[in-house]
Parts: sequence; structure tokens; C-alpha cells
Amino acid sequence: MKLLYLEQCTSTNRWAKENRQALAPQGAVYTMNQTGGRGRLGRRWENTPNQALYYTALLQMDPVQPETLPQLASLAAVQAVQSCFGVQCRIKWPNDLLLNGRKVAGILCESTDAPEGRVWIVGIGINLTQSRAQMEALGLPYGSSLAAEGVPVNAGADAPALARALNQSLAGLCADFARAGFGPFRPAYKALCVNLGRRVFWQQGGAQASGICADIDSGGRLVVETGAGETAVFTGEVSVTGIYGTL
Ligand code: BT5
Repeated sequence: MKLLYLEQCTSTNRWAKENRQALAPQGAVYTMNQTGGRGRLGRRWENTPNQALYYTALLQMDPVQPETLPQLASLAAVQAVQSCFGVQCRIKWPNDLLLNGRKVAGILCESTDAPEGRVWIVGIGINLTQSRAQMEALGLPYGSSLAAEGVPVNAGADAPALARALNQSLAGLCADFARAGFGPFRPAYKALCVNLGRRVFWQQGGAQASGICADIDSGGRLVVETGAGETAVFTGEVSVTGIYGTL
């Protein structure tokens, strides 16, 4: 898969959408300085120049279960971090990467219609060398970086290697994912998911609902035991007891 480097950009997701032709049918772009990074649901993704990897892959594909692309992308990111640094992150459903219970990476999946078909945009931000104090100062007490969690990192040298590893994992997983969906990846995902067995909270009809997460089903949803039976949850926002210190 193609890999381009940018000295700086507003957002690699935005760049990938605006420069589709440079990446299609499959390619990725990365930078270490993103001036307008975005999270899910219109939130911000904080930029710390030269201390993090901001990466986006553009994938022209027709997946059978596109709504589970965030879960697949988080697995690919765990694999890439493991292959570069030898540490295994865990996943907070659907797609935050945690190390020692702190968020070290976030993922934003989007899609756009192109004349050649639907194109998927997988944005991954991985914190490399920020200190915990820096994260606190950014208003992110539960955010961290690989280095702050004890992983030896040389940001300048490791960012390109990590981007190449992300390319490799995503390309490797996406062929099967497009054809078979989340099912084949479910056991690996469940083994990494911190929600399982914990109390989870989400918004339902204007009120807060909660229950114990019993499973992740083949649709990539949380299966939650609420006391009034099991329910499948697939909302953007779920918090977990014992993660991020509070919920
Ligand atoms: C995410 O959103 O976690 C998705 C982040 C995706 C960022 C990548 S970077 C490359 C590509 N280009 C982009 O413009 N975006 C993608 P969400 O689950 O909504 O989490 C956002 C929340 O995480 C914020 O509201 C903060 O609480 C927290 N946060 C913001 N910046 C952070 C950072 N650098 N590290 C850890 N947590 C952060």
C-alpha cells in the first residue's frame, strides 16, 4: 500500500478526502504535525508537533459490514503497535487504544462517495512521546503516550516505521474483512476488549442506561446484561467502570 509523508496538514483524514486520487485505490498519508485534527462526533484531536503520529488510510472497497470498520481498524492499530514496540494495547469499545488504562490512540473512520465507488477513510492518531503532564495541560487527564507508559520511543525514527506497520496490518486484515465482515476477527477483538465483564453506561432515550457487558456479538455490538435481559448496544458513546478513573 502506498504511503505518503506530509510535513504538516490540517487533518490527514481531510487531506485524504481532498486528495483521493493520490491515494486510490489504497494508500495512506501521515504527518507528525496536524493543525486541525478531528475526533468522532465533532470533537477535537489534540496536536503535539513531532510527538505523535497522525495517519490516514484510504481504502476503496465494498465491505459487507462497514459499520464494524472502527473495530477492525483498532485491531490493526494494536497489531502495528505490537510489531513496532513489542507492547500490547487493549481496546475500549469501539476503537480507543489503551495502555495501562489510559488512551494512547484514537480512531476516526469516515466514508465518502466517489465516482469509482464508496471510499473508506481510516484515521488513526497515536501518541508517541508526550508526557502525562503535557496531556494534563491539554485537559486530557486520561490521555497518555507510549513513552509515558514506559515504552522506549524515538518519535522521529519510529513514526515512519509505525505508519508502515499500520499500512501492513490494515492491508492484511482488510481483504478478509471486506469479504467476511467482523466475524472472523471477533475472537481476537474480544481478547483485547476492556469492556467485557465490566459495567458499561450509555445514553438511551434521553436517560442513562447501564449493565454488565457480557459479550461482543458478530455485529460488533456490545451485548449487555441489564437485569431486565440482554440488549445489544451500538451507540457512539459508551463509558466503562474502572476505565479513565471514573466511569
Ligand atoms: C477519537 O475520537 O479518538 C478519534 C481520533 C482520531 C484522530 C486521527 S489523527 C489522524 C486522523 N486525522 C484526523 O483529523 N483525525 C484522525 P473520540 O473517540 O471522539 O475522542 C476524542 C476525545 O479524545 C476528545 O474529546 C478528548 O477527550 C480526547 N483526546 C483529544 N485529543 C487526544 C489525544 N491527542 N490523545 C488522547 N486523547 C485525546
